[in-house]
Amino acid sequence: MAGNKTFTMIKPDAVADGHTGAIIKMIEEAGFRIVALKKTVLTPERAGQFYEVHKERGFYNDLCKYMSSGAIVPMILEKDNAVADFRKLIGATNPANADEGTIRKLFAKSIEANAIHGSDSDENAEIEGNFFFARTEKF
Ligand code: YYY
Ligand code: MG
Repeated sequence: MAGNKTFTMIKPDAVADGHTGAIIKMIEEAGFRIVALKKTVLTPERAGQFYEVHKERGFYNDLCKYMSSGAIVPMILEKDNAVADFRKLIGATNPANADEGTIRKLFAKSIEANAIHGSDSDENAEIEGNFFFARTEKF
């Protein structure tokens, strides 16, 4: 059965460009409830830990540098079928391939600076949410 939670973070470019509010509005209007939310920053080491599964990929070092280049806004979100529905809302990894009306189509600058993260499984949603939030920060 599909779970009802996912994890997201608004990435440095989208935060720096002042798109946080517009993106959160799209998320809430799509029916997701915000369970946890904060504004924070990753060190390159913590960004590396978050994206550890990609450590053999050519883009890994640049990705860690980018993800620690400014503030991010991580969130835990709740909705039926959260993981799949949220991946649909954000669109393809490369904004050139993202559908019209998706968050990445609207706000991503490149495949790297692609505005927003979305967990790819229920298991990773749990792990990624716990990476940023203590039990007392989830309501
Ligand atoms: O899950 P998603 O974020 O859509 O893509 P992943 O394949 O998990 O890659 C994670 C992250 O890495 C992506 O959001 C941007 C970056 N990236 C990149 O910079 N260059 C690539 N060729 C592929 C991914
Ligand atoms: Mg991914």
